[in-house]
Amino acid sequence: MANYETLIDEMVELLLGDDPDAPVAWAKEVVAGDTEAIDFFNEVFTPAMAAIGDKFGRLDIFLPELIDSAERAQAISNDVLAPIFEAEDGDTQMSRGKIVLCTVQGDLHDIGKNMVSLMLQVNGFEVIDMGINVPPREALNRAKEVEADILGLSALMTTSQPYMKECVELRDGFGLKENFSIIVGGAPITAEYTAQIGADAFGKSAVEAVEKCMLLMEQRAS
Ligand code: B12
Repeated sequence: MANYETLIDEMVELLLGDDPDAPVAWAKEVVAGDTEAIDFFNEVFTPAMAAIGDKFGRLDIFLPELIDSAERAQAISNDVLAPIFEAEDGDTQMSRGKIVLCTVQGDLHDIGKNMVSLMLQVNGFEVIDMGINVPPREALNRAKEVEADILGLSALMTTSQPYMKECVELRDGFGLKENFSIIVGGAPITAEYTAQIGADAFGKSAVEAVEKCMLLMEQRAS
């Protein structure tokens, strides 16, 4: 049984350490051992990034270190985890549904959103990823234009959260509630906030994003 606390500490140390290549080499070793890639992502990678965020919030580290550590984390995600997830699933024969996904206006965080995109794709969803800093109207127009089943919104900052609310208000105001569901996620998002803004679902991780999107598809079919 892997000791996640130790692994989290090791990852934080390597993300902030002198050797930029060490985190990828270390992560490869960890997932080659007795830690499943998905457990590594949920129990080590994500908490380690939260710990980096806390250090930044406490001014223990500054923006250049935050940027470096984000690049190293993205490399773990792209070079170590993504190939494993792609090889494990990849049922591309059928489409479970069409999802337009983006990080909302004012927000440039996309490490989590990209993992959500990957997980949805390897689980058979068609994902149209609009990237970062997407204004509400653009997200809604795209969802309408491609006849999406679901619009997925990611926000990592309290200052960008209100754009999620605006998306829901605009969708409902334009009479598009029947056209597509809205699922929200990102570190500061909670089930309470989701209910408060009238979004249809919330996922606290990429795995939960897939589960909730499947549920939404079932609800839409009934
Ligand atoms: C990495 C990082 C960065 C990187 C981002 C790189 C990138 N390409 O994404 C960089 C260095 C660029 C950055 C910049 C900034 N950051 Co920053 N950053 C972070 C950090 C440390 C980690 C985020 C992360 O990648 N987590 C790992 C992923 C895997 O987790 P996740 O994103 O939560 O995603 C998972 C779930 O939430 C969920 N999910 C995510 N999206 C979605 C969507 C849907 C639909 C669903 C269902 C689920 C879902 O599934 C994901 C996978 O399991 C956070 C700390 C934190 N606690 O999150 C701060 C943090 C978000 N940043 C913060 C700040 C302040 C900034 C800056 C303003 C700093 C500055 N002075 O410039 C800028 C803002 C730039 C902008 N306009 O967006 C603050 C925000 C505070 C606040 N009150 O809002 C935080 C909380 C740090 C802190 N404690 O101060 N940041």
